[in-house]
Amino acid sequence: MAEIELSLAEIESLVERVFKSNGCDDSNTEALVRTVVSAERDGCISHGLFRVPGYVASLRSRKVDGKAEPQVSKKTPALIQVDGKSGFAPLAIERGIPELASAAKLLGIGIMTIRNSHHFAALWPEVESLASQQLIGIACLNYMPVVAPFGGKAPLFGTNPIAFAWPRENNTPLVFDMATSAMAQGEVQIADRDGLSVPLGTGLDAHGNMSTNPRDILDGVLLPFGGYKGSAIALMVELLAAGATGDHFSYEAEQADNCDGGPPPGGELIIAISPEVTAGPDWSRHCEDFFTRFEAIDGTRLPGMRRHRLRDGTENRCVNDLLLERIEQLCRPVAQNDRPGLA
Ligand code: NDP
Ligand code: PYC
Repeated sequence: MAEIELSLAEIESLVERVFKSNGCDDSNTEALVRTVVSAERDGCISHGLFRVPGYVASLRSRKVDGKAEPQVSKKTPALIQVDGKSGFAPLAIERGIPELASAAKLLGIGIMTIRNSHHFAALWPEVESLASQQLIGIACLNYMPVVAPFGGKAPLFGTNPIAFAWPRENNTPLVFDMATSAMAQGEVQIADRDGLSVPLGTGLDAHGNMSTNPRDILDGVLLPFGGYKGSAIALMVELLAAGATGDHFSYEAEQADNCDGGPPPGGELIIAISPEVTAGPDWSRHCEDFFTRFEAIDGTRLPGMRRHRLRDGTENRCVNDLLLERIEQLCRPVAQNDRPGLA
């Protein structure tokens, strides 16, 4: 495996070129650039440039509209609904968050459902954007059936990520953002690409046997994290992201998808809570006392801290050479009949 070093500015310019040359308008390009670059900046290589070939495949197959203009509406004072209009999720999220934040600041809580969009990214951008407005953020979404419920060997759940952000005065927010599978599928794919093994308990091969071989697991099934408890969280995410939004369960997303390798159609649920309203003006000091006790325990660290530390680094980021070559190829014009997604 060889890697090439790129500055964040070079990554940004590459990502902008690849989306513009594949039919995205300025608004969608800018939202996607922010999403992909923030993942590379924060060291989440499974959800940055690694996802670009999938995004482009979905533009070229016309599954996703690179010029989609999401529609935001307020169904009740606390409920914001976003119709992604068959576009990628980043713009739908960015369009809806200001309304969601206003609702939460006024009422103490706001809920946003996103439907009819395609999510292929990490979730911390949506919850961090709420935390930057002194709001608690919770976001979750489902995917395609690649995870077996606890005790089973057949897939039903997606890798169903859930993210949580807690605002902190004069500090980066507390954020966790995680798949509810033992490993995110993207991490297993990267282990496969790089010839690495994965921990026992990550998944089963196609015969239902435990395996440490990522290729065998990708051909078989992932397991939820944390046994039956993680399985219950994955089940909750499936219900919140599909049952509560009215969009696809993971098995329905698979049926609706054209299997182009890009993100399937689906929904997302985002909740915003104002601690100022729910707990009162002393909420921040009260919670900082708690964080002080947490951090005083040897061997611990708050989730999100590693990522925020990486964010501050100005050094070049390392990118897999074959991935870079592939993305450069995807920037180049292709024969008309190979580019059905372009207008
Ligand atoms: P990780 O297992 O890498 O990390 C999960 C969380 O645990 C992070 O917030 C991380 O914080 C925290 N953490 C890790 N180690 C420690 C530690 N020692 N002490 C305290 N906290 C710790 O994430 P996943 O691999 O599960 O997910 C990766 C990404 O994939 C996520 O961003 C997720 O949103 C995305 N994803 C997206 C999907 C989609 O459909 N769009 C589906 C599945 C996943 P820190 O970052 O600081 O290490
Ligand atoms: O890593 O599991 C994953 C994933 C699925 C969709 C986007 N990321």
